[in-house]
Amino acid sequence: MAVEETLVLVKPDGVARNLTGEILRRIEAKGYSLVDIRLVQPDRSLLAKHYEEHEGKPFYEPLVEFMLSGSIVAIRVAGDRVIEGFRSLAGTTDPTTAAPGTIRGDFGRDWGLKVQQNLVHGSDSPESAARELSLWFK
Ligand code: RTP
Ligand code: MG
Repeated sequence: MAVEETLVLVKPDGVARNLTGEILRRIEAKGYSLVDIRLVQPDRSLLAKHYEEHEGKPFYEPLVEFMLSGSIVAIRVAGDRVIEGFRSLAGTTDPTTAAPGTIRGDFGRDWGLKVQQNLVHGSDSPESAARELSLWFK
């Protein structure tokens, strides 16, 4: 079987706070490989496709606005069980309760914000990874 791949996004808060290098460092230190990387200014239509599962939820509009607020770094990452493994490195969605030692637990912020600014996105299944990689790496 081909090695598993996932889509990681460094969200606008991560890029603005100069945490891209730290996030790449953690991915590489874990032993995963960087296959492709690009700096992206996404448009609404890309984000609508990326977040189609969340359309209609209360956090959807603020989430899309947040994702439009600055540059995003999109990374194709490969490795054994990397989908699950990167989500473990990222930590749980809410940065306040994400475990220390995870990216979100160590650096994420949510206080006083309309949406959790949790620094990274990671695909949550092989189907999502294939779909999302085809959106961000055409
Ligand atoms: P991601 O998709 O970004 O890897 O994060 P996730 O699976 O942990 O979280 P998900 O449920 O897919 O939500 C996507 C993103 O929406 C924002 N969010 N804010 N109640 C809230 O304020 C809320 N819920 C979700 C976060 O940025 C989350 O990562
Ligand atoms: Mg998700």
